[in-house]
Amino acid sequence: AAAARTTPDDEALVQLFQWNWDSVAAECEDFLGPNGFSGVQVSPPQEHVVIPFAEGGNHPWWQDYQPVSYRLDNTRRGTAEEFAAMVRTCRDNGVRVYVDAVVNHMTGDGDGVGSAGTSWAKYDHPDLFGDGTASYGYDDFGPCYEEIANWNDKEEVQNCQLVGLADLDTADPRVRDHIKRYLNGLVDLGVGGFRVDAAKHVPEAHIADIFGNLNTVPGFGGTPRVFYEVYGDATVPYTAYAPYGEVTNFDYQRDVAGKFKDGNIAGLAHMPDYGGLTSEQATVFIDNHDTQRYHPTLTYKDGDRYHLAAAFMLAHPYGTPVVTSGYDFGDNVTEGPPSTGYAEGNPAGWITEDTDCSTGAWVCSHRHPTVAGMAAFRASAGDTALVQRATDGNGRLAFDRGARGFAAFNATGDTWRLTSDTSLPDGTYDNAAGGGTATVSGGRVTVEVPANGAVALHVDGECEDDCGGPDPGTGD
Ligand code: QV4
Repeated sequence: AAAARTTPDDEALVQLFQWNWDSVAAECEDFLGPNGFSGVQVSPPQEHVVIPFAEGGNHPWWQDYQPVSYRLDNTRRGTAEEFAAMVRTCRDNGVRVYVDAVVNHMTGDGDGVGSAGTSWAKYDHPDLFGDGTASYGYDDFGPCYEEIANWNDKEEVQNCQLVGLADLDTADPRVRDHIKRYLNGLVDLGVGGFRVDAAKHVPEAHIADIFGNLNTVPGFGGTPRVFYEVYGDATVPYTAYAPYGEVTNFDYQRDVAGKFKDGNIAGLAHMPDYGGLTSEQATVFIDNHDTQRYHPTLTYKDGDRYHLAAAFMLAHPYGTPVVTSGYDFGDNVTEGPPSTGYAEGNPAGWITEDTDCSTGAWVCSHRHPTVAGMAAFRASAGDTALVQRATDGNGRLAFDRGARGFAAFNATGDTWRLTSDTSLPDGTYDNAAGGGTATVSGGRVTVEVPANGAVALHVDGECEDDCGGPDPGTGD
């Protein structure tokens, strides 16, 4: 069955961390659009520093988070033309591109030449748009020029330097205008919105002015959708940013990832408003590019349990879910993405290779059989309520989504043979969370939920003549 259409409110997103523009475009066309994933978060598209490794080897991924200018001309992921073509291709396939917007700061210590050839020093970014019309100098930074030391002092967190990165003085309207010009340039290309990097380090009033005054998104219409990156705490709570858009919910991330890791998921049907964020305000994820490196609770390295958690996140109504796909970094948290090597004459240095999901070098979690069909489940479920149907009180949980979906999650090492009531109409359904089919008859469904696996049935996955799994009668 075709994937149902989604509105931005029931979107399922994928973070294609470090994928190059051509590979993102291909994924929108080949997989994301056809499978109902309606948004893709891409890595920062602006010119970035190029950090040489004294010992050779790959350039670190975090180069991207040190902007040299707002030019899109040349990053390790491709050209401005390739970026624009990606946005168009994704839009034509019903997928919004969300850009990781680095607006809190520019570069760290030192000086050099950026990926598009622009010279820089920590407090000197001489040509922001490549046309000589705008620059940042010493006075455009601050008011604090020291690294954040006391994270319990909101003034410091918002005005001083995150890991020593030159902090833009967003109190200055001229600085905000440069940022808006960058963001509007992206919106005019069809970018659907932003993940705002380090948002909690930008005072709320400045966020309100910048993101409240952007252009309308061509094609999709409406104002850009914005997700603020906030690690909420007592000093800067998540809710401080909720008036301006959605907020990344690391409290959800820690709790849900931890419970799947521990096999203790039975209580997850009914969730609190994690961190004080309502479902509408929260962006949720099992991991992201930071947590998988710095605080790995549950990541691609954990295999089945991780995919099970991602499928659960997509089935549960709380928040806007983001599935994370990137590359295998082994034990090296600074390791850059798979690369074609050093490109002679190209200031971007090492150039990211095209993604290949079949080699193991890239991690394509959204394509895993447990996850791939779950955006369609979410779209089918729409805004229906969750009704708990079964649990073993520990590692197993099953629920309905209104009369539109039924899902069962088994975070144990043994098969779960379950017969349950369900509101799903009588019929035979493909399992959106893996293989096989299941039949609902007389308001009851019988399923075998694999160890560390799931069964997810939804109304748009009803199969009559085209059941994907083996025919239960003949075994063919
Ligand atoms: C080092 C020292 C500093 C010193 C500085 C001197 O640590 O003490 O002052 O040198 O220049 C890199 C290096 C880091 C270095 C810094 C500046 O790793 O050691 O500082 O550059 O040269 C990513 C990486 C960082 C990287 C940064 C910039 O994770 O390691 O720093 O990019 O290249 C908090 C925040 C939250 C943040 C999270 C990680 O509230 O906003 O920490 N998350 C986002 C992104 C994250 C990104 C940034 C913010 C910064 O998701 O990936 O950091 O843009 O929770």
